[in-house]
Amino acid sequence: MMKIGVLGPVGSGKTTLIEFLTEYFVRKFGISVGIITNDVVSNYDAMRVYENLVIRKKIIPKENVVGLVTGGCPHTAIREDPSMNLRALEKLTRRTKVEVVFIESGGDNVMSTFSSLLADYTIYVLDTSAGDKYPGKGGLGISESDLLVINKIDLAPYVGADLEKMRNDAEKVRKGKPTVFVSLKTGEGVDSLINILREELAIEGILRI
Ligand SMILES: Nc1nc2c(ncn2[C@@H]2O[C@H](COP(=O)(O)OP(=O)(O)OP(=O)(O)O)[C@@H](O)[C@H]2O)c(=O)[nH]1
Ligand SMILES: [Mg+2]
Repeated sequence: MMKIGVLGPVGSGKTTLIEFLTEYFVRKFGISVGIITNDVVSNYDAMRVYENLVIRKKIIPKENVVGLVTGGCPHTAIREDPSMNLRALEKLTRRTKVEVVFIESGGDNVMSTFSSLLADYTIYVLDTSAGDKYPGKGGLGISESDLLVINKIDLAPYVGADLEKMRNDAEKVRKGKPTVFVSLKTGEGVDSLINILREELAIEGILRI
């Protein structure tokens, strides 16, 4: 089983990314997927995933979705004290057989990272709507994550975000680790995202390529 941690600022597109990848993995690769969402004060994301992927699209069974209300700093729940998430993971894998589990962190700051107990692979999701200052400003999550996804490139022209600058800055801070530019709304760039993840799934022995 591969545990994929998804983190990044509030509203950057973490849940949208997980929904997209889950649908793709299930439909195109025939892989079984579980999802754990972390929200600080509500079960909002878990309810949304449940309504979209379980009820409407019938892509995953309801046992495959767990929503956690962490009640405190989202950062703490995935790194300093991941016990709540580890318990959720144990519960999920006891009641259903999954090959990939996505764990979404509550929207957090650029220094957030996952404990290696909780995630085998981490995806940091930024978006262009806050302009192009990140990834140049750095931050552990941005520099250390296995994959940096810069989402909402469809919005870049409206906020004057220079994608070339973001690409150069990402290359500098990430020292060779991959960055992809996507719009989860229009589908632009998702092929490179899928190609990278397909290789990772093959390395884990989940997929043959
Ligand atoms: N224009 C545009 N909107 C997007 C894109 N991806 C996601 N959104 C929208 O951005 C909003 C936030 O997306 P979410 O997936 O909920 O973001 P999140 O990171 O999970 O948010 P939190 O869990 O609250 O931190 C939603 O209204 C999405 O429909 C994109 O590529 N382009
Ligand atoms: Mg979310």
